[in-house]
Amino acid sequence: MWLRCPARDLTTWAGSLPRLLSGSLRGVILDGLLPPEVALRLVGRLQQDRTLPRIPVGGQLIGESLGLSLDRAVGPHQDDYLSSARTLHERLSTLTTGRSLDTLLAAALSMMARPMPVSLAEARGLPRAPLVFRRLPRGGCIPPHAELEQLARRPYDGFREQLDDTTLLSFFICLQQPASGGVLRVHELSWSDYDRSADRGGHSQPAAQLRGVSHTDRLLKTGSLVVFDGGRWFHEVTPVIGEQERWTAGGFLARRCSGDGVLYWS
Ligand SMILES: O=C(O)CCC(=O)C(=O)O
Repeated sequence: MWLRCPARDLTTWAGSLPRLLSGSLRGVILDGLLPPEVALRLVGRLQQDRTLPRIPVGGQLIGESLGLSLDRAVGPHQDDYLSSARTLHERLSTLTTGRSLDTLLAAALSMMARPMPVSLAEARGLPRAPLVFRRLPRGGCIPPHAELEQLARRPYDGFREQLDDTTLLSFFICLQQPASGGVLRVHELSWSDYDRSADRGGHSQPAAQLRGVSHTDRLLKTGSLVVFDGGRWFHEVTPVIGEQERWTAGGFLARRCSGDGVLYWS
C-alpha cells in the first residue's frame, strides 16, 4: 500500500515512517513539498555548478551524481566521502534562497518519523552527506536493485553495525521530471525472495528473476518527495526519453539498531 497526498496535509502523512519500516506501507509520496519553480531554479544552478564532485553512475550507464554517495565511495573515490559531504553541506547553504533543501528535507523526515527522532548519520564525528543530486540525461536509467544489497559492501564497514538491517528506505525529491520515461518502477520481487546466487561482484542481477513479475509505475511530479521501501523491494528508474534531464536529490534512511530513532544519509 502507498500513501499519496499534498505535503500541506500534515495530519495525513505525519507519523507514516514507522509503518514504512514495519512493512505495512510500501511508499509515501508528498506532492508539492517544494514549489516547482524553486525546484527548477535549483536545477538551473546545479547545471552550472563546478564545486560538487560529479560521479558517473558506473558501468556503461548514462548519468551522474553531484556529490559522492556512500555506496560509490570505492576505488579512486574510496577516501573522498567525508570531504565530499563537507563540500555538499557548504553548497546546500547557498543553492537556495531562504530555507535550504536539507533543512526542508530534515523537517519533512522528522514529521514523517514521529514519534521517532531522526538524525543525520555521522562518521568520525562528522556529518555524512544528507543527499546527493542525481542527473539522468536522455537514455539514463537506474537498473533494478534493492537497497539492502548495499549493506554488505565495503563502504558500509563500521556503519552497518549502527543500522537495523530489516530495511533501508529510499527517499528522493523530484527536482525536474523528464518529458517522458525516467519513471520509478517498483517490482513485486522482494530481497528475501531473491536468489542471491545470481549476484556478481556484490551487485544483484535480478533480470531473470524479474521475468513475469508484475510491477507498478509511480508517476511523480516536480517538487514531490517520495519515501519508499527500496530496501526490501526491487525497483528501478526507466530510461529517460527526450532532451529534458531528470534531476532528483536523495538518500536513505534506516532505524538505528538500538531501536531508538532513525538515521539518514546518502
Ligand atoms: O530516482 C532516484 O533518485 C533514485 C531512485 C532509486 O533507485 C532510489 O531512490 O533508491
